[in-house]
Amino acid sequence: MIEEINIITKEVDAFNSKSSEEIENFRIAYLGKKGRITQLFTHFKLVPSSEKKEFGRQLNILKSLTSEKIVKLKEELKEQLKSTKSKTDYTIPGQPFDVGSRHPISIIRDQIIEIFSNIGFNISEGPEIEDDWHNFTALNFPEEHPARDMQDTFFINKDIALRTHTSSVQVRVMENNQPPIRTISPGRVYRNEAISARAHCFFHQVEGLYIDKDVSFADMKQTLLYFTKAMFGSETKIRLRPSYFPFTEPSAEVDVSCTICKGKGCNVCKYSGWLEIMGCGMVDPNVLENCKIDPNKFGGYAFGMGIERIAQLKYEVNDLRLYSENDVRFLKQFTPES
Ligand code: 2U9
Repeated sequence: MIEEINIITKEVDAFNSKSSEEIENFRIAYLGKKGRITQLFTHFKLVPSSEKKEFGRQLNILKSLTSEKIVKLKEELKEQLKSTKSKTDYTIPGQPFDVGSRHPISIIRDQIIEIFSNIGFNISEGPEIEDDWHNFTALNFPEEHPARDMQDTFFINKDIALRTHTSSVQVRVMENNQPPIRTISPGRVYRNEAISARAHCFFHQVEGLYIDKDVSFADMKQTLLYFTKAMFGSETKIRLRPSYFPFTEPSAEVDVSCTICKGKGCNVCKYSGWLEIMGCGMVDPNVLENCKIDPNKFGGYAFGMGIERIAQLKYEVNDLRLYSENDVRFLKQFTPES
């Protein structure tokens, strides 16, 4: 009997399976109801009483050794499964991921830049936090002008505000450069407005400035016609209506023939056939003087447009808030023309 215990001990020691099925078969073969170790327990009564104590001791050792072996093998198997699971399987097909799209304001801004770059305008940029001089005084805004009011402008202190237009950038260009100047200034501007579908506390502009000798109103008109045809199509017409800005004299509002009905009249253009897209004018001599440019030698024109307005006409977006909500269902609809 002791001999049988020794044989089984060697077999248990030698057993080394990595499959749960084999481990279970091993358990049944040795510790199951009819297992070999269980059988030895039933034969216990046949052992002579002088050997009973030693036989019992060795049989108990064998039983615990076998149970421990089964637990150990099961744990090793679990660990092995875990580590094979965490290994990267390079044969699995890749997960598709969403690619972002360009923002409509960026697309239109770059189109405007491209059109004016083609006719010799460079790009100037400047600070969004501006002093009173560059944002108002140099641009001929009178002391009591309503734009200087807290209700219309975000002031940081008495002298510093968030710029209300990018014309302030062009004041800096004129202060630092003598003509000829041909520049456009794209950028974000801020106005103290309640947010609605038609107004926002920030928006984007491109302002343009052309200063040289003998620049005429006709030069400006032709440049703006060139721009509108490039932007809205070669059939586009423009008309200029008299207007007023502190920094230009004379000043005008520019309308384009309706991009939807081509001038015939529809609900987008309120049956007028025209849509307002920008303002323009001949730079006021006071502005030139403020920026150290001699108005007796040089003159020029300026214009300004809201990028959201151009995007609204190109894409028929009717709510300004959509541009800053970052809703991908809105944003993914825009892809640049190639
Ligand atoms: C300098 C001098 C003059 C830029 C101009 C406009 C007319 C204009 C508006 C259009 C819609 C602003 O975005 S908007 O609200 N702009 O109507 N801007 S002339 O005149 C300048 C610029 C720089 C030194």
